[in-house]
Amino acid sequence: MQVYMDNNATTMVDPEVLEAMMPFFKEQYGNPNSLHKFGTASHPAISKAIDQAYTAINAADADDIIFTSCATESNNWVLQAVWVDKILNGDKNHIVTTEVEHPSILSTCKFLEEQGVKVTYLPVNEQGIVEAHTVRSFITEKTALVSVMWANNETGMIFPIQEIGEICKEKGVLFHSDGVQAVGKIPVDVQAVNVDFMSMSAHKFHGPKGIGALYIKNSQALSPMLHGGEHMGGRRSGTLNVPFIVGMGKAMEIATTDMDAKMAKIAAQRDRLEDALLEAIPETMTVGDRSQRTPNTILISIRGVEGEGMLWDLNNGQIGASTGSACASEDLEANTVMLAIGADNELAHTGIRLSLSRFTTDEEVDYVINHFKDAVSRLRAISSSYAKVQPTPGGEVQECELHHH
Ligand code: 7TS
Repeated sequence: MQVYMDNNATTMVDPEVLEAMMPFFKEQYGNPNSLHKFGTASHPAISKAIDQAYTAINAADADDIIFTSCATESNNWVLQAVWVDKILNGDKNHIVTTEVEHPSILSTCKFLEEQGVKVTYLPVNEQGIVEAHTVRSFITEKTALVSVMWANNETGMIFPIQEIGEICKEKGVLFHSDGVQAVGKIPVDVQAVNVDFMSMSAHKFHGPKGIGALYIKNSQALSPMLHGGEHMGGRRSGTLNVPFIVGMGKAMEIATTDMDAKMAKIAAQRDRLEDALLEAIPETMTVGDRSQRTPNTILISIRGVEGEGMLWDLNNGQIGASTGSACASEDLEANTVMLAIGADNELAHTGIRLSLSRFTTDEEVDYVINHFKDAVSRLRAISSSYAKVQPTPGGEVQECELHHH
């Protein structure tokens, strides 16, 4: 058996999505900007994909969705455009974000700091979320933008986007949310929340890799990052990737249709897996209240079992998991989100992220439960740090708790 439990990193393309994409590689391959029928033949499919995308997040207008090459591009675009529009060509100098954003936000913020922009990285609480009042207290009259993710990729924790949106509206500050881990997993309604910009990525909800989008409320002004032809109304140049746009639209439509039922099934599997691991393995904890998490995610920490060793053992058992985000897991660093929520350095090296999808089966969950237990016994038997916390005769078992800052 082979079990993929790294769906927060990427997902399988839904066969239905692939089928919808196929005609646009070999048959209807014209450039949609061409005036001949090879080009114009793809227009209805592009319109349909835009409709599927804007309906899925309840945007007010089809013009509010701009396709990009990935969420990394969407995130870069918003931050760099706000810098150009409101800081270089305006009177603002400050951006507010969080310590636990994806590297596509954090690295762009570092770049902007080098250009003289002031950036505040908000800390998270012990649940791994940024509280709305914390956001409020750091907004100044020089703040151009607040960028806070909708849900975290490593913990699945859902941020108080509604309240943060209201604060930004009250203060007259633009609000961007990285919605990559929220869209397709929890209800996302961009009109119910005061969000100016939201980033999305198709490969997180069974669409293809290499296609994303940016929601722009009321098609408001935002300098383009890619200058060129007049694609997407001049907002994002580059020949439209028709098959991928079609795939993203289809994937968004499927993911948000009967979402409650689909997610209830995943949540039940996730809860069963989490309960079984917590029960079977002593000195183990998971991060964040389940009720406030996306339904598919577990970040589990096992005292004395170093994350990379565990991944290696799981990989030998044909199980794909992650220590955090794949983008950062090549270097043997502590899980930054776990450090941010107050875990000590040892515990922050033990985080394993398991993320399910609607294609996960009950048999796969059983397989992971069994393999996980055995892997922990193997690794604890050779763990020097675990030996240190074993009960001495007559002694107390050391508590496995988070230490707060
Ligand atoms: N934002 C968040 C919150 C993400 O989780 C990711 C990918 C991205 C942006 C980047 O999206 P892309 O379309 O540019 O690929 N996150 C992860 C992860 O958690 N593990 O691997 C990739």
